[in-house]
Amino acid sequence: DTCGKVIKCKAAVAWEANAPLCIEEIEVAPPKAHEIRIKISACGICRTDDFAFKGKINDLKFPLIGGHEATGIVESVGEGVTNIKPGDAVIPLFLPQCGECRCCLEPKSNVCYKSDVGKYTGMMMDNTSRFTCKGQMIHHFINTSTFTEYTVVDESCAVKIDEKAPLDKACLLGCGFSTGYGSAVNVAKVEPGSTCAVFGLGGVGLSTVIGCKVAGASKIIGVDINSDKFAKAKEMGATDCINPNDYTKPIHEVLAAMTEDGVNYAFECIGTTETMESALKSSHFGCGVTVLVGVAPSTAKLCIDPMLLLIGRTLKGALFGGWKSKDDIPKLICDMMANKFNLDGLVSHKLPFCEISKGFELLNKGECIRTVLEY
Ligand code: COD
Ligand code: ZN
Repeated sequence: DTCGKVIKCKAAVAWEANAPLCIEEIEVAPPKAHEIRIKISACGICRTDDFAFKGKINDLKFPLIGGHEATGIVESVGEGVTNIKPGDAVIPLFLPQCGECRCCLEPKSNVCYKSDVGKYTGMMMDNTSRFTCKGQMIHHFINTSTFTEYTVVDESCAVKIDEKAPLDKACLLGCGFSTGYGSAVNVAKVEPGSTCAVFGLGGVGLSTVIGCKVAGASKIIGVDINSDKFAKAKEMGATDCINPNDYTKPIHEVLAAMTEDGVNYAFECIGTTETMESALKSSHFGCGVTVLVGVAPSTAKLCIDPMLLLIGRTLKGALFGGWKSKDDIPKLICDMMANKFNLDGLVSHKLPFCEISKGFELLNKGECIRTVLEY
């Protein structure tokens, strides 16, 4: 029984920015009050982890253990944890839901004051870490840190899911899938018969395509500079795919010609200000809605003609598909198990956890949709 004891296990430690990940033996302290120690089962590799390891996130502190798109089984819980018990299947939440802050009490918001996104303290709520390696303190990453066999999270940062859920797929509901899918069905609220454009056909863009399809869109146009992404996008529900490099005129004009002056809903799933502007311009002038999904570099500024909005377009954005993480992930798990949508096409590669570096190579070569690590 490991309850109350320090656990020694393997973790991928990022000692500093731009250095290879090292599989190390680390010590994981027992959970304190209102904390949960989780044995990780599976974890997806997300672009945000790669940004973090490349030092592209300002204020992020090293050494750290990354990873945030996972499933696991609760090993033990700290004092005062009542709604989660050892043996429960859980998804760690990079977007917590404490249930008490102004955002959590606001039905229209899904962010939480306890979130470490943007603050990057790299610590638990009491400003200490539960990880050590070779005598050094190791930082946590956005309240999750899942590139380790065991992690500790605050009780606001994990949600119990159906124990029968396939954990090797369900991990994608912890970030990429929920982000894209929710942007369509929850943030934009795509309507049956409407027209949609999805800029960027990576894992997040494809999940957006799935959302547009489930919502009943009649036309779903995928936009990507890599035409190799088109076959998969069509499999997931895109009705048309276009490559901006195949046209001399701006892509919003191409989309306007395909959709009677513009789409009802446009989604930016790339993260550049140029494609955000294109997405906005490709939405219909009188009624189009554009959702920003991708995160632009922290110094980027969007510079647009205000008339684009004044005339009737709507521009919005959301993290994590607008879902309230604790309330909505269990419902998404039910929808997945009822085959409302199918995630199989998103998992392009599976690797054992110790081959994590290979997973990042695949990501950087643009060869994968999602790699899922199995522990
Ligand atoms: N025009 C068209 N397509 C382009 C362009 C361009 N100028 N540039 C790149 N693309 C294509 C690429 O070929 C690729 O197919 C796609 O865009 C991007 O896909 P991926 O696989 O690199 O990335 P995803 O889909 O895994 O994620 C992309 C996001 C930008 C959405 C993601 O990195 C992000 O910003 N997520 C943040 C959302 C969030 O909630 N973050 C918090 C925790 S992760
Ligand atoms: Zn992510």
